[in-house]
Amino acid sequence: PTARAAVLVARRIFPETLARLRQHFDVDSNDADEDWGQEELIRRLQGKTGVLLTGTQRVDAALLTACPRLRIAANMTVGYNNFDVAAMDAAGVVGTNTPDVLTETTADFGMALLLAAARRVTEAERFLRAGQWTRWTVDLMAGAEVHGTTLGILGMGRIGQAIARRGAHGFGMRVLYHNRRRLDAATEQACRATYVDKATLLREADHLMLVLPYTPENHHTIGAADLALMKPTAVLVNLARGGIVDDAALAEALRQRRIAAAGLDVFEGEPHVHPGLLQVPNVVLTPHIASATLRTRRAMADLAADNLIAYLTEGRVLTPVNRPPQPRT
Ligand code: 8YV
Repeated sequence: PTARAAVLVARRIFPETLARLRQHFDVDSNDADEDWGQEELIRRLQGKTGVLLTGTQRVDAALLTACPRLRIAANMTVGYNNFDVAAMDAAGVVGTNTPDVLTETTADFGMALLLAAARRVTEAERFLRAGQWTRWTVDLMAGAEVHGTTLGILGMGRIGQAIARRGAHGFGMRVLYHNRRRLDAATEQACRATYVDKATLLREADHLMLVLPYTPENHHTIGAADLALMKPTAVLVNLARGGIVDDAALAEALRQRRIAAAGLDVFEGEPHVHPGLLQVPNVVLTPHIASATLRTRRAMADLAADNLIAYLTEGRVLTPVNRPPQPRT
């Protein structure tokens, strides 16, 4: 019999998914869920042909050179800004991500953050828990309206479209979007969304959702000047990646109430959070959990595992992010 391929599972995942991988491969798994640095990741990858990893672990030129046997990196995430795709193409290494399986769950969480920030849910709970609720007053924790307002969506991929449908059909919102490419008419109609340029989106949105991939081009695509275009009553939600928003500028805009509130699931340099954001009351902060339901996380782990199995046993990929001209064998 031919030797079994060796793969690395670089994070603790579900026992059922691991067991399935073990049917096909010799598996080395980070069961202790240690925070390996790049050096340790490279050390663990020696002799491995595949790796299952998450967005905090980078596949870059240095790693690819140091791990000449690696053939596939399967991300357990939809965003793949942790991949240097050009270097992977050059090295002949396939990268895969986990689209579709997390779309609806992540869109749900976008609405959760929007509603929580607009209606001051976490601020109101802190108030109650602190024993400050002693009486009814007419404007106690009065927030911003969500239903019937204008929802702006920056980045109109799968998740953006799922949010647009929720906004339009569930909350009676008018939906505006901006994207690198305009959607076809049928898709626009299905999510009742209208294409506008970025400045119009910022100016007209009552609430703005960020659901675009993080690339070098859109680093700080929401900075002080962009926040200044937004309505003082607006809520900003970032579900995408830290780095898309200039967190220092956002903290300052929230402090000065140049926008009303924000809901943030992702941060520059997370798990570190900008101290200015921790100091203002009008922001809802969550620890990168938009895809975190057990069912969705299982589906993400399974899809990443299926990519490893399909590629290393049959040379097929299910959800590739690149097609290297000369794949490593
Ligand atoms: C992941 C995500 O939980 O899929 C993505 O792009 O951001 C999340 O679903 C996270 O990246 C895990 O690494």
